[in-house]
Amino acid sequence: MKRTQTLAVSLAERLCRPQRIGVFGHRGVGKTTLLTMLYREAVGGRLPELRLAAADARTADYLSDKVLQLEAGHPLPATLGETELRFHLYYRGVRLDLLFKDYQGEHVALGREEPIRDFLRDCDAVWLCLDAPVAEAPGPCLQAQQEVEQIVEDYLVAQLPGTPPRPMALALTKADLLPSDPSSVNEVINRHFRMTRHTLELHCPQHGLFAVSSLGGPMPTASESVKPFAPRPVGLATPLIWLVESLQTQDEARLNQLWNLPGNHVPLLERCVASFARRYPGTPATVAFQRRLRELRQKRLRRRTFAGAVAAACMLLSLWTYDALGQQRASRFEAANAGDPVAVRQNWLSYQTWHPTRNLLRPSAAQVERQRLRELDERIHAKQYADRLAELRHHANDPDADAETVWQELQSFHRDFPEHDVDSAWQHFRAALKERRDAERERRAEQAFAELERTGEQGALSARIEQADRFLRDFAGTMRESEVRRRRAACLLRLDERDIESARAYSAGQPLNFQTRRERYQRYLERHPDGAFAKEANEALKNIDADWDKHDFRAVRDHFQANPGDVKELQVRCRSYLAVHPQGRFRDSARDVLRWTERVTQPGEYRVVLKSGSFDRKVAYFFSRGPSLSVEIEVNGVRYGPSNIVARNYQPEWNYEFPRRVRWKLGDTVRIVITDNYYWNRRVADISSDQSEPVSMRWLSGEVNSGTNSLTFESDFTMPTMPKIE
Ligand SMILES: Nc1nc2c(ncn2[C@@H]2O[C@H](COP(=O)(O)OP(=O)(O)O)[C@@H](O)[C@H]2O)c(=O)[nH]1
Ligand SMILES: [Mg+2]
Repeated sequence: MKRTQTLAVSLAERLCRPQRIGVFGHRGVGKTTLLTMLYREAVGGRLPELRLAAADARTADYLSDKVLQLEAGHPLPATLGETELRFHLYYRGVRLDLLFKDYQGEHVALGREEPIRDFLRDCDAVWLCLDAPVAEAPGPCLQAQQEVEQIVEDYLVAQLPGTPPRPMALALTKADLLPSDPSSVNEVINRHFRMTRHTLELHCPQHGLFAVSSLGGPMPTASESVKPFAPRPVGLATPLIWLVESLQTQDEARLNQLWNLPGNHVPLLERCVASFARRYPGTPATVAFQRRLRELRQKRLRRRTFAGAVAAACMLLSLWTYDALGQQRASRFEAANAGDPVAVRQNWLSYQTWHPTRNLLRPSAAQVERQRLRELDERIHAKQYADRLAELRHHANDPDADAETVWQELQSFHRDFPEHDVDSAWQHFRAALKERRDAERERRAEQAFAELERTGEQGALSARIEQADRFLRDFAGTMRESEVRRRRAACLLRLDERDIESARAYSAGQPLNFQTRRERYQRYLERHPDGAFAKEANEALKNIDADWDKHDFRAVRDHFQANPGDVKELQVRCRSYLAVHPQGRFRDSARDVLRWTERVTQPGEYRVVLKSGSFDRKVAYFFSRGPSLSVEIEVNGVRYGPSNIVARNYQPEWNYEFPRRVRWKLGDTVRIVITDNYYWNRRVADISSDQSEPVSMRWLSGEVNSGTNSLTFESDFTMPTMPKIE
């Protein structure tokens, strides 16, 4: 089977690929010239009804080169290496793809194993080239024929079993060198190439014998080669026509062989017939093959349809059997378990799941199935009803049964079977059950109440409230309910009081622990959102916030008033105030102080005006009519002034603005020198700020005293104003 398959594939490959044509011949036999001239003549329309076209650019280039060389009278150089030449050959509607190889003639010499031998072995037809001159030389003639013999042997070995022998032709080249008598060809062959002829006749029914002259005469010799050469080929159509005919015969034989191979090769046949029809369109063989293929396809279709129908029938039959068996089993189960409708229903459902196709052929069966399930459901319901009723009655009659449980059972029975007939007997039954259950409940409530009382006053308030909650949940509607409710309310109130009391006590004891004070009141509110003291707690929270705010700002203010020069500490206090009270009442003031501390620590320039003075009588000379005073100031070692002189006045009004801005920063000293400008200048006062006044700029912004004398300045230096805190 495997061998047949390989053979089929190999035949199909040969039928579909381009046909390989071997041109066998030793060096100088005229292979290259023959291929070139075949192309030149057949493409140029000089061979009637034949056309040989180059199938790719490489082939076209290779051959056009050679043609030009020949026509220019240059002999062709010896071929080196191997060149693939691809052609399309057209002849009377036949179209063949051909692959030739031109190669170095030495490669086929006796005893050599070159790659071209593989090509020659594998090719579909071969021209065995022997040239006319060799006939005259017995030695080379024998050797040439031995080379032919070797290749024929190769074919015979490689030939697949049952395949037709490959077409082979003896091409006698350079026929122009033979005597012009037409019978001479036969004679030469008979005389000199008998060996080859015999081989072909014996092994190859498709053989040919022809003489060709590619050039029609010898090429001009080297000395004459200046002028163009006009070849006059003879007999070139014959090898091509032989090729067409013998390849067609071979293809037919191959296709027939493929057809006759055992096994199913329809796809291969389809491909090969298509290829055959492309090569030999419209030939009787093509028509016959196509008809055969159509018949084969129809046969296959019939076979497949039949097989499909049989398979479908088998499947239907097996399905039917499977479903019938399933139904039979389910029916048997129903008969055996008549008393257990639940199991029977379950079994029918499982049958339905496992036999999804059961009703395909019998639509009415689905109706029957639905009806059967409905009946089963009714039976199940009726059975459950009877069972539950019997159970309920049984429990009701049991004096030890828990009355509450039985009562709940009755309720759920009503819910599940609303269709139950509520006649007077049933009402009586129900009333008795309720009475028993109520009495039982009261008894239990009494017990729970007693338990509550036992816990009494000493239990933790929250635990007692929880206990009361439980009671109210379990025994709502019993006689003790209102009493328990009252007790619960009392407990709640006491708990409320206790919690607010604790918050109050903490606040009184730790007035400055604002955070914890808040937490205590907040905890109260969480526990008693609607507590009796919720209003008080909210009020307390507001007050604590206000107190806290004031307390923290007071720390800022007090320090500022006592030590305005201690900017480090002031900054710390302002920042901590702002962090704790971002929305505090004094946040703007705190920010003012902070900004002021930043401003005064950097040197600033201030406008200073000397306004007026008030001086003691003693300052002037006894005999003068009053002092004539001027003022000079010195800040951080830099002098400003002196001012103008107000003559003879104890209350001078200078209103003198120091022309230069006073440059000052925190810590700089201010010195004030007052001079009486009488006939000779006399220093009336010379005062300097010291450590105790780091904000010495204040001197130049208001009144400054020296003993009983005073000076008033004005400047654009300001101190932050502190709000009232109360
Ligand atoms: N007289 C004559 N000489 C030919 C003919 N064909 C080829 N030759 C000569 O034979 C020699 C070898 O030809 P070439 O095609 O190169 O042979 P290859 O080696 O088989 O390819 C060249 O000198 C050709 O001129 C022909 O038809 N008649
Ligand atoms: Mg050559």
